[in-house]
Amino acid sequence: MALKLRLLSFALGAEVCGIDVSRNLSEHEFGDIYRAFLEHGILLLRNQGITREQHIEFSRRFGELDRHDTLPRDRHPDHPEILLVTNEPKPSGAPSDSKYTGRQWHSDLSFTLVPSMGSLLRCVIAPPVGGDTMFANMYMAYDALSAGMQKLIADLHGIHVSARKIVDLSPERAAEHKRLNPPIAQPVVRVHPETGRKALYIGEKVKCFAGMTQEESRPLIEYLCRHASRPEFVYRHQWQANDILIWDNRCVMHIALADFDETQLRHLERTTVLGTPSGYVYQGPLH
Ligand SMILES: O=C(O)CCC(=O)C(=O)O
Repeated sequence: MALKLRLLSFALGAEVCGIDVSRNLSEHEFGDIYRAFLEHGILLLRNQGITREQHIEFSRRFGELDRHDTLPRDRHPDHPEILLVTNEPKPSGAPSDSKYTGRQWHSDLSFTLVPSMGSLLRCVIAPPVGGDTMFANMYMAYDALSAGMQKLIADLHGIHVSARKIVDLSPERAAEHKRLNPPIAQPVVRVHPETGRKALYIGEKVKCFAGMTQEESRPLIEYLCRHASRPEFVYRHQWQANDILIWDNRCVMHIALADFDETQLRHLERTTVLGTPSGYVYQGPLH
């Protein structure tokens, strides 16, 4: 039976209606889902009250999963394939390490040598209002640039640094994070390995362009981020418990919004599918 899809926005995204991922989907059914994923950039699956094991099993259909070695404090203690995105305090009462995850426009694992091809984020607890996530279509963003700008950025590499807001700012903690996450140079324009389309690969983790200073790079980085996140290229998701959103990190960037009462619980769990190797460790100065 054909997949029933409902478009989420003009820019990107489709809801897959009437699907239950806890069922063992046939190759044919999964093939339809995968084609929709490539076409729409984001898929929404509602009412998926599944276990962590089922989340992992379904995610593996998309490819090999990351074990989140670069973010060891955020992964689930018994399931390294699950990254916790939660503001639930630790049993000690200390704030959660992942309280501020995703608060910048980014593409998952862009700061590694194997950036993610896709992520599957499941909402366990949504706050009563807000806590939305926004997604931008980076094919559209690239296509809308002038030929002159496309030429200017064609050979640039952005230096991606995993420097998120860390709750515990101890020097040891910062040093550990830096050691696990050296700066990585990634092309600013990437060709999607499956669709063959060009997409902008930029975000707020990009500190400068390779061979340029931060002062020189900043205006163009800011312009490209602002351009790519124009409302007409964006879908804004309002979470419900048991939603799964699947997005293609090769042509979509996203941001978690702080538009909610942080005394309310917000708990999501993510699996991250590895992509193809890309980029190199940047040895140049970051000044
Ligand atoms: O919490 C969210 O809405 C998104 C989290 C995020 O940015 C991520 O998992 O990469």
